Amino acid sequence: MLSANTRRYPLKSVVLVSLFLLAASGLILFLGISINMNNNNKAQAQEQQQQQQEVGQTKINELWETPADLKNPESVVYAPKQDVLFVSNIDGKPDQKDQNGFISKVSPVNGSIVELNWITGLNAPKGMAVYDNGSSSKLYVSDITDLVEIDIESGKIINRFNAPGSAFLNDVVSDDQGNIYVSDTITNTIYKQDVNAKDSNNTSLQVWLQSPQLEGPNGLHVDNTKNRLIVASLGDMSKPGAGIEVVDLGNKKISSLGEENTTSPFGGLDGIESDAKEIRYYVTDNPAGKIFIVNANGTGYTNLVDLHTSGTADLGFIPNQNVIVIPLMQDNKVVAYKLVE
Ligand SMILES: [Ca+2]
Ligand SMILES: [Ca+2]
Repeated sequence: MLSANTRRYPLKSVVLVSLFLLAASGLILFLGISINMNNNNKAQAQEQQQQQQEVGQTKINELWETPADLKNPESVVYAPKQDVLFVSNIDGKPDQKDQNGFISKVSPVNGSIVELNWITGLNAPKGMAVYDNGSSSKLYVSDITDLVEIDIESGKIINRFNAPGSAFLNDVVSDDQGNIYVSDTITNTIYKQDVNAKDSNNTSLQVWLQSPQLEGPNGLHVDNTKNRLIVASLGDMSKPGAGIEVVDLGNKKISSLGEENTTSPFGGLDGIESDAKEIRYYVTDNPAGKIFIVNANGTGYTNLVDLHTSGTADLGFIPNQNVIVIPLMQDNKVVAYKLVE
């Protein structure tokens, strides 16, 4: 018995020791991973906090405001070559073809109205984009169901392109090639006028992307370096509320920028502009009267200003002066702020 027992103990010990070592090494491995994960989480949290602080550090100083002679201004765009601001005036209902809509020229220096009725005969003009191909500068304006092309030099409408199936065209943007994108808020559509098709005289607007994931697309911005289209969405017209969507210009895949209401804003979003480095977006919430600064990588945002008036629509940006220009649709004026780091 004894001898048999003494023979068995060492075997049992070997098994037990082996099991213990296995368990111990597993525990060490587990601890190692969890410590590592903890460090990664900490680093991520610190980075997020830093970016949050950075966006939180930006302050604004009011520079000027225009007289209240505008009529439901919806959008502002800066033309660098001409050093002028264009303002689209809906004048009336945003979906009514009443032929009283117009475009004004405003001084970026002091907000004086250079020419109130620069372009007339539009209906309810909204988003605008300036594109300069080296020989001429064009202003593109959405007008309910049409994209209107204006020659800036002569101040004349040179083309009207119908967007088939559109109901509420909103923002217009061009990429660095000269392709034009137009959002339709009601039909969840992005239209495209292809610059190559333009060369072959096929100037029509085509449905480029249609998806409920666009959530009432309103403001558009092209990030040329990352080849993506950033969409500030309004949500349902009768009950605004949506976030920022990112569309890959190559494969048209749609994803959300960050997490709505946590690391990126949720609201009746309207205009979107970017700083020169594509690090931050400036985004307006139209019904709430707010302007947000949003990290372009979706890691955080902050409320820059609450204007306590609904109708903060499609803002403009003067990059070399770091100035944002906000149309106040209900107040019939435009107000400019300098961003101070
Ligand atoms: Ca009108
Ligand atoms: Ca808009």
